[in-house]
Amino acid sequence: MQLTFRWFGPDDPVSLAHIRQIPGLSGIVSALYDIPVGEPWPRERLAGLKSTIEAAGLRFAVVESIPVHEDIKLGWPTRDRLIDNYRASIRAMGEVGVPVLCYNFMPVFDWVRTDLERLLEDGSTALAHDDLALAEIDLSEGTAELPGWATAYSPAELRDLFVAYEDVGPDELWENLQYFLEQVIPEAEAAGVRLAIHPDDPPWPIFGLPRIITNGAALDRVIDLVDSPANGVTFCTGSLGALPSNDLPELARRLGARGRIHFAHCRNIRVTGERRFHETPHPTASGDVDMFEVLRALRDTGFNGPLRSDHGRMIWNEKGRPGYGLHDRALGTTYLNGLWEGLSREVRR
Ligand SMILES: [Mn+2]
Repeated sequence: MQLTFRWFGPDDPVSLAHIRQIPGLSGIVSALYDIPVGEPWPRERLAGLKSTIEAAGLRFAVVESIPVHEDIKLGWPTRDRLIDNYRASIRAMGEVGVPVLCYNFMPVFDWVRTDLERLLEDGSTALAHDDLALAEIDLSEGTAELPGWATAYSPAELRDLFVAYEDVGPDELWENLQYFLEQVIPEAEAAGVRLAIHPDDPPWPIFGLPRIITNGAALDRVIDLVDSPANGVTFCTGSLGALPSNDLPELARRLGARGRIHFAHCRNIRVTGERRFHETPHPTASGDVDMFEVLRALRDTGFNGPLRSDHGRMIWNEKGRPGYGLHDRALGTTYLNGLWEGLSREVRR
């Protein structure tokens, strides 16, 4: 297992120098944030980012993520050119030597929360979601009311997208994912890059838009769409864990045994009602994810890929990107490192 940390590039308030001081950590998860969605990523830009990371004494372990253009998810004729561009980006990753690509296939919205500053009992704040609160959000004026999405879509763009998705239900979305994977996975295999689909977050349809990567059966199905070692998953405990029917240790064991967990996100959450949860500190006792059993399943199945502490709370008056401050993610990293050391020594005894 390689401990990694997400870094949003030179504009991130968290510096690489600070990240490097987290014990046991060796890898960075990052992306080129200024390339318009659908454009190919220039190799020299990726190489530049890699040099910046290496100059700080760290490795560029994962690209998270190269966004998949909506036309690909919608299955429009324009998708072929966009998929060609995606393949070019994967090729560039291979040439530069970044081995894992985390991506998702969620229509229109990426992760969604209804509260970015839920006050927890200990005085910290965390991201929270409640589908009842989501239902109150009016998207007719764009995404202004949606926490975390202030500038993403104009009202007109959003209206057009919702109209476009009227013709795309779960079955069509699966077909479009298959079409995409059939073209990008061979490229990834040739380039030495492993793709790792991220589960939908939260793992159910929102605003009437389909969401398909929600449980273990869906992750198995993705892997079966194109049978290649390059076609794998990001095991995100926080996303999958929002559905209590997902047995995370069992899922980790099954997918791990297939050798298709290429990246792990460790985040804990507390489910407080139907489609309602908030994020918590990483330890098992803090939420509903049995982090020890998840890590044990990963250890037992020989997981040796990158793993990172996912969203953290805001603690100690830190201000920053919601979910991505330094302090609580660093605490989470050190907790995960300790669990892993315990598990590793136990097996050697
Ligand atoms: Mn995640």
